[in-house]
Amino acid sequence: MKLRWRWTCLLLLSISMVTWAQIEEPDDEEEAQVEDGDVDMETDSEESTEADANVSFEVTYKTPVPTGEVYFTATFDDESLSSWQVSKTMKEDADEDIAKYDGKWEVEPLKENKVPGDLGLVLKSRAKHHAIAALLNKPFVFKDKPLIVQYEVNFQNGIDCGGAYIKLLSDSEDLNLEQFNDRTPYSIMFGPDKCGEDYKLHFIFRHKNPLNGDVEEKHAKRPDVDLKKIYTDKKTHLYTLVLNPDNSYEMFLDQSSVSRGSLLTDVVPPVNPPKETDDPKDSKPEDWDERAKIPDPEAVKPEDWDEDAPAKVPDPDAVKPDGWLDDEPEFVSDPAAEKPDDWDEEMDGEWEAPQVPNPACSAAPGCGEWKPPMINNPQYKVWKCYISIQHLCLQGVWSPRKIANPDYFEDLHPFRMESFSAVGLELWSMTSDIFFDNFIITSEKEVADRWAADSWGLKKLVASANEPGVLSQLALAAEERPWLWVVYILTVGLPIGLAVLFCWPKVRPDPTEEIPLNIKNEKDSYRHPNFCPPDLKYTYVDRGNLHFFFQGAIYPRTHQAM
Ligand SMILES: [Ca+2]
Repeated sequence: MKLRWRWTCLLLLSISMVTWAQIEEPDDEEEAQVEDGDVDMETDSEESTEADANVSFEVTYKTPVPTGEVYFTATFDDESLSSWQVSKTMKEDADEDIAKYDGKWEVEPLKENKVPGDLGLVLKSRAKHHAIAALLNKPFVFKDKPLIVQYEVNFQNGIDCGGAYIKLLSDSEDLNLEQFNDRTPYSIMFGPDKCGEDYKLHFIFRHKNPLNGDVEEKHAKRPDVDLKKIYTDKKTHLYTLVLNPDNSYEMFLDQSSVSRGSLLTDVVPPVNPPKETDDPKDSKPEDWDERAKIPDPEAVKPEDWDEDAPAKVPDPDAVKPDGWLDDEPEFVSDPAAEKPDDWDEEMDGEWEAPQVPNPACSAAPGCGEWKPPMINNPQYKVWKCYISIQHLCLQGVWSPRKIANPDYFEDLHPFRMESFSAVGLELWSMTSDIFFDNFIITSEKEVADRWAADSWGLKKLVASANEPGVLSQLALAAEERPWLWVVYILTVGLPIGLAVLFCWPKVRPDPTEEIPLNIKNEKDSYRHPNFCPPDLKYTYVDRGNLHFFFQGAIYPRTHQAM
């Protein structure tokens, strides 16, 4: 046995040594890889070669170029907003003094972890409405190609109340980006939003009712991810929406899937209304009984039922401890207390020293009158007597009768929504300096992924390299070499697992543990002629996952609909 333990220890030691040797290696490689990158700058070379003070290595940056067909891209690296139009109108449903879209937009580098040469679009103003938009190269038509929308957001000052979502503005002859406001029709709204403690990642599309032409917003289900952490870490995050002609959709955050579903089944309200609806002419009969439980008229108080037995009684086996001071009071007047000089006996009454714990009691088991401790009363009985009956014994909750829905329609292709021809940001924020970058709209996920690798990937690399601490270095190393996670888990998890396996104390049942009093394992079966057909059976259950009734108040047996 001892020999086996020695071999185990030797194995663990070997794994640890190999692990740390591997961890050292990728750090060196990572730095070298960055330093050896091509010095190929499309932006101002003087600015581009100037390494940020935060960055411990020299970063080279090249404005990304799409590697396939795209409908739209924006990198802002040319310091220009020439292809963007700032709105010159007013928000329609806002107070007049803040209705104007006068929030400022700038093209700037990141405040922290900047990549030299890389610029983005920054929402600059607090508590103002912002609106800016740009036309696509060509309208996107929802037909037989997927839609991929992707962009970066960094809440550089955190997020108080505000959004960073985009709107894909529906294509129409009336579309005028100078007049872009909250009423401008859009096909899709996508991206982060937050107010109060409600952190959201929107995916909303507008669906036109084929019967009457009404347009209704459809909201995708919420992603199952901690958005608060993402929105408040002041890092640049990548938001991707994928829509497919088969009506499936998927949202990615930093290239990890966070929500997926179908436009037909996973949005609220549903695209297609129900085939049947409640009959508005139907009403509940006056004598309808909706009670789920009714008192059992046959319930009889058990003969041995003692309503007067208290729950607790003095322990008859308790013995007064030796040395108990019966004649000593628990509290005495404080001998150190003195009557205040300004005490007026006529006004304040006779002065008495404050009471303090009796010092004689601290050395004894106790003082004063000894009373045995209270224990559970053996005569205090627990009785449960729920009776299960079939639901048809009661009428149950009333609901109106169903009729064919006059507004019913079936649209099996909600993907085929209104085509769009512009990207717009129409935002309000209580925090400034929200950074946007690297918008791309395409039909090929691979194109968006390569675009992200050339842009967001570099931002992520710089931010990770600037993070101090061994753990972040380990994570950075493992991002490029996922097999390192196996080594980490073996190194940390194996010793812990073995220690738990061999050293954790075995849990044994406590033989002195109290069990509930007077609960029997009886089962009985009988019929209830008054309420149910004669062939229905009821089960009287005396033990199980039902309700307890405590003595002290008589409860009749109760029928419970199952
Ligand atoms: Ca950029």
